Amino acid sequence: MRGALIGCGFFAQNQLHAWRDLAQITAICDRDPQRLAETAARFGITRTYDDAARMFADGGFDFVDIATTVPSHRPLVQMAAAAGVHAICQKPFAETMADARAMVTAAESAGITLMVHENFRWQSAIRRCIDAVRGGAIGTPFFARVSFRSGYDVFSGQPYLAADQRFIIQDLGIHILDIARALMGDATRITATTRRINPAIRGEDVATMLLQHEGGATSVVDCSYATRRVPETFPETLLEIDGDRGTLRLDAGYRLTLPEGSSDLSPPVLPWASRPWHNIQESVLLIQRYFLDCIAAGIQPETSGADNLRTLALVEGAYLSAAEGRSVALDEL
Ligand code: NAD
Ligand code: 89V
Repeated sequence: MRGALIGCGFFAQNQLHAWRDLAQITAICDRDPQRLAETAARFGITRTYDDAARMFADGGFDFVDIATTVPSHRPLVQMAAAAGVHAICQKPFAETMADARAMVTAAESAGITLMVHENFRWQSAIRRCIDAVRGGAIGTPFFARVSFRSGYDVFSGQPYLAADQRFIIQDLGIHILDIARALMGDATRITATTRRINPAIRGEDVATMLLQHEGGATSVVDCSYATRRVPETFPETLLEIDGDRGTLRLDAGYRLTLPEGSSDLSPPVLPWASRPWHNIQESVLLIQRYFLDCIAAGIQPETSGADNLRTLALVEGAYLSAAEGRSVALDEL
């Protein structure tokens, strides 16, 4: 498969490293000339563009990897659909439910595969837990705690995170809510509280969310970037899931405990990866491989655009719940 990538920023460097093992990236695009030139040199890519429309017009690729921040996602997905090119788009998929629905409709009308780069459920330790729960290792789950608490400085690599009115739910909570969906099934209702502890940022850096799932299970999804824990666990998501036949725990240090015993799920450090990001970096390779596999097999990815509408609805529902101090049914959104 031949691909192109739009957005040569902080995180796209991981995506380009992973593509090296999976596909040929024939063209890249960024409206920032310095980032474009540096990335082209780093990965030996000669076709470069400062305008995505021109890149699509020139063509020569089967899929596009959209690695820009959220405001550009809708127009870029619509360009991909118009060009008949499969697309994998970074999270957050869209700024509004209306934008997300329009993107899904555009992809369906064009018959392209549209997948959201929702990689946390592809972290190898998390994936192992999802497979265990879906395989019945603890029976029928009735409660989950999905927890991400850290004091890691994410703002130095991603300065926009400090400037946006929305922070932890939209940027990080979206992953953790998606993991809750992958483990416990779709949610019908959410209740949330938010706080801003760090006075140097604009948005909320603490969120505590209660989800009711189809079938009656409950999840607590808690996220914080204001938690100074020792040892620091960034970027681990910790799990505690109770089923009617036992409990699964994923504790700090990637320690899995199931009814039959414990094991170490520490992820590998890929040759281009570095701690503590190696967990996320491995998931980038795994999700991108899965995207290509889905195209080859002609099947819809787990985190298709259509599927991601339900993760995005949890994000919107959490903000609405916190703003209005009430529980929100997702079919309101
Ligand atoms: P960034 O600001 O470092 O990079 C974005 C790049 O896109 C910039 O270089 C910018 O010039 C370029 N760009 C924006 N709009 C463009 C357009 N219309 N045409 C061409 N270029 C355009 O951002 P980042 O930190 O790399 O984040 C990018 C996306 O990845 C965000 O949506 C973020 O939430 C997501 N992200 C995901 C993960 C993950 O684990 N899945 C981790 C970090 C960031
Ligand atoms: O995954 C992300 O989207 C990142 C980070 C892990 C730093 O929150 O922004």
